[in-house]
Amino acid sequence: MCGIVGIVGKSNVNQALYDGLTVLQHRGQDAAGIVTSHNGRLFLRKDNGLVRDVFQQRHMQRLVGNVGIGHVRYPTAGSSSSAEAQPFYVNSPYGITLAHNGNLTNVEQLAKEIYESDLRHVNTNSDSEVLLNVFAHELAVRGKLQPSADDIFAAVSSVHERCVGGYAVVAMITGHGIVGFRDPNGIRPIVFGQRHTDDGVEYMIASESVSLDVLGFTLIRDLAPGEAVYITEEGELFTRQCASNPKYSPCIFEHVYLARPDSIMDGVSVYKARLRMGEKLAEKIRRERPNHDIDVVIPIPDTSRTSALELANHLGVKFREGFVKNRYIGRTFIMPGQAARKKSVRQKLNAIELEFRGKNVMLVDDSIVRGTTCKQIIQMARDAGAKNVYFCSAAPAVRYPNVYGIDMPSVHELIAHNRTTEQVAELIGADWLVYQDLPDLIDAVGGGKVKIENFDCAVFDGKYVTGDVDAAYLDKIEQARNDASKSKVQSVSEIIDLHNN
Ligand code: PIN
Repeated sequence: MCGIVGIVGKSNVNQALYDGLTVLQHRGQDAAGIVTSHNGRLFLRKDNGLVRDVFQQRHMQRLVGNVGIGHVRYPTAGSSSSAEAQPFYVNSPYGITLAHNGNLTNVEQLAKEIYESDLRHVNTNSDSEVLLNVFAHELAVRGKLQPSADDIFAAVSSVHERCVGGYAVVAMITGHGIVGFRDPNGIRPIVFGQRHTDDGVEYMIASESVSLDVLGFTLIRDLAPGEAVYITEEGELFTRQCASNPKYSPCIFEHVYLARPDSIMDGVSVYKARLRMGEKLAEKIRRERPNHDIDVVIPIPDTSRTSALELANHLGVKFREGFVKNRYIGRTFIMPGQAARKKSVRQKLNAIELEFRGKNVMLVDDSIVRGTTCKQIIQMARDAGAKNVYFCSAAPAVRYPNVYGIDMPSVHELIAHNRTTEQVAELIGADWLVYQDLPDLIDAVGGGKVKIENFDCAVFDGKYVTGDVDAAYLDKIEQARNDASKSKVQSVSEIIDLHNN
């Protein structure tokens, strides 16, 4: 998972891009980059690290220009080198830079085509660089000195025909403008908005609406699946549906955990969706355990707070903040091995004993992935004197890998893979465990004012909306992840675990 921004402004956009990326920092803490354009020249700064660490005053001063794009990266298998920080650049045609959130499922075939047929060189293992080269090729074959909006949209249509997977993209075409586009299933999110200044209207494209809010832009709308937006350097805006058969299947996990609660995604308030998740959980507990003896509902900060609050309200049980998170931990350093990971959870969270002693506590988390952290947290609750510890997951059991840009552990590391709820409860050490039912999650997210019927729920049901993901593909990515982990001090999933928890 990554965050992307793009701005066409009326004055230098470096500070606005920096601020926009900071607001999207939760989408990726591994690397950050900004590229701006001024008088036909590009200015690029990217490196590993948080936004605040990557950009020093001297870098910011060099990032001149009224147009630019930016990226924050989450680590994915084999992507932790700074060479794979984004935006990526190709010099022909026009000088195009691109930032991408998502993952292509046919990257191997595309990489082969690019090399053998399009005669292009890709210098990293990143699928984003492949995507950029496909886009660049499709623009180049149109052979225009001055690309029109029609040419750009035609190139996006060809990208849709060639690239399969989840992608939300911003690209800057030097001297011309910025383009945003979304995959034909609308798996990954992308919105655009505008802000009025004395010098005219400025436009912004971003992964989440919160990024627009904070910078004083008003949300125009989400890009539809398959749709593209093109904003010229002069500030003229065009949109076009570029896919032949678009389907609305946004990733439901954005609402569970990835997105900030103050974002509106595909018309749905992430905060309200999380409240409804809590309400649905309460209904399930009332139904299945009418005689429960829960004394207190305690969230595991931060994401689960919203659902835990509504769960407590609907159960008529006390809500208490039993865990305090150290907000100054900031950066998670990569530490080898299990011992270091355990220590880092204890450093991040501390229990307020008074809220646990002698009580039957219901702990709530947004999801259970590997189960390693929640096991330790359950133990912390017991150490603090809880009589019984029950556990609630606002999401259903995570049983399948994600292939559209959320880097989760491989299937064998998912605690719920091939296990029942009771088996998971036993492994994590809970007296009992409640998972959200998938239809309830779909209702919670899609049942607000905006009705969305189809979501990408693959991590829960194993149904991949692009239709090209089979057992052989899943085996291949598992193998790739294993190989990536062998060549590093620590496995990618361990890094993710540290970032997640
Ligand atoms: C919580 C994010 N959330 C916490 C990510 C833990 C799974 N984990 C998924 C729970 S927050 S485990 O946004 O950082 O506040 O399955 O590995 O135990």
